[in-house]
Amino acid sequence: MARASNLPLQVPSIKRDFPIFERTIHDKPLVYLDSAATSQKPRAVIDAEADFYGRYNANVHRAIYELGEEATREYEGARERIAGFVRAKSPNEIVFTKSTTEAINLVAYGIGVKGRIREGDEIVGTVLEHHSNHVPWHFVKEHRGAVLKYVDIDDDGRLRMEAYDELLTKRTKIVTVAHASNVLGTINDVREIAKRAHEVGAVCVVDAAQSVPHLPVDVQALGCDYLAFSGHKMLGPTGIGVLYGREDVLAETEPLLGGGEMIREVHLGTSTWTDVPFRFEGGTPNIAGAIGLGAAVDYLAKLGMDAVRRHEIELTAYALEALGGLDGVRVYGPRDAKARSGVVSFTMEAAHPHDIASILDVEGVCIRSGHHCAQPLMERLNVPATARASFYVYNDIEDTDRLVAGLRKVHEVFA
Ligand code: 7TS
Repeated sequence: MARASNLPLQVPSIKRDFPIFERTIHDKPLVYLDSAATSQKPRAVIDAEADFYGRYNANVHRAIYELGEEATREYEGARERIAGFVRAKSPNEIVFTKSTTEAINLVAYGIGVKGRIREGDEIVGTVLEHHSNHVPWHFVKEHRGAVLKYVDIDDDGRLRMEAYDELLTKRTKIVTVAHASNVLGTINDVREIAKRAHEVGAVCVVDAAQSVPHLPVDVQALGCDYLAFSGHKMLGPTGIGVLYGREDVLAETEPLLGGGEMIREVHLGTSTWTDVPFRFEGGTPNIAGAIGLGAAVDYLAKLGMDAVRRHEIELTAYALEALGGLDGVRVYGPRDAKARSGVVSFTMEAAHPHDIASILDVEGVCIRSGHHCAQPLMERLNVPATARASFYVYNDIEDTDRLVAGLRKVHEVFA
């Protein structure tokens, strides 16, 4: 069993980098177990944003004065570091968006609604997706008459790969999948999913909102065509996200936002667009957010994503065992911590997930409860909601012990 002393990351010193851990919740030290919703921010990220506004605030890609050049240099520098972080071939494959949600909508619009999808073409998703990777495809169905199909899960919460094979046809044009489930934690075999998608001539779109923050991601090794993630779940600011797209597929993708900075020429009634990735970044971008995300990536790279991953496996294994030992608690998702990210969803016989979360809050422990924007998965699991604890680099064994102590209180109140 893991102990604080042999965790891969030095949590006490990491915690000192996050100002929020200086505060208390209901007079108790803060135990933050909701990083799957949004992560906390280290001082380096907060300072990077403040530094932009305080020292070199100017718009990017247009000013020829020093201030504007500095802002552009930092903004593009962040793009380069993010490209390196996910092993993209070139920074041109990194599009800044406001979130994973916007990134997936960009793809659904750019290759679906406005792209080459015809009536009867098929899009394969899965039952474990977040709403952000469901609803944009509903738009494609409504606008283009696409047929949506979904890969089911087994009792362990893993995708049924044989069912996936059966869904693929020569009409499959898009396969879309979460790299890691925000409810079950399941890490899906994206490399194999992408390979089989390509065999029938489909593109593979990956929702990596829950993987890029938590494990080493190499877009070239995964072999996917598009991959979306959010800054705020990986120690970065809110309002900044990323769409990775292979350069050739981005060149075939229609832009979502028309406006300034994305054009080559505009005439009355017509326009042509500039190169990728800038054609997808119409309007003044979230400059401070991109720079803040660059600082977050530096912070994570310094910890080492292999160490981050090993840390979360230790914490998850410990939590699975501790929660599994509690009376009336049911844990969802793969039993093997190595098959999942640091997300542990559970229900208690005696109490509704919202009651669990409220009692834990009084104990200073933040967890999420509800459907986690995954209603189709809730329907599949046949539960209205779950409670969910999710771990990150600033969590340790003691946090899980505080969670378990809180759950014992819930049991006392409701049993
Ligand atoms: N995809 C997955 C797998 C997610 O977990 C989330 C957010 C999103 C997409 C959307 O990200 P956004 O940054 O565009 O909002 N997931 C959660 C969650 O689990 N609890 O709150 C937000």
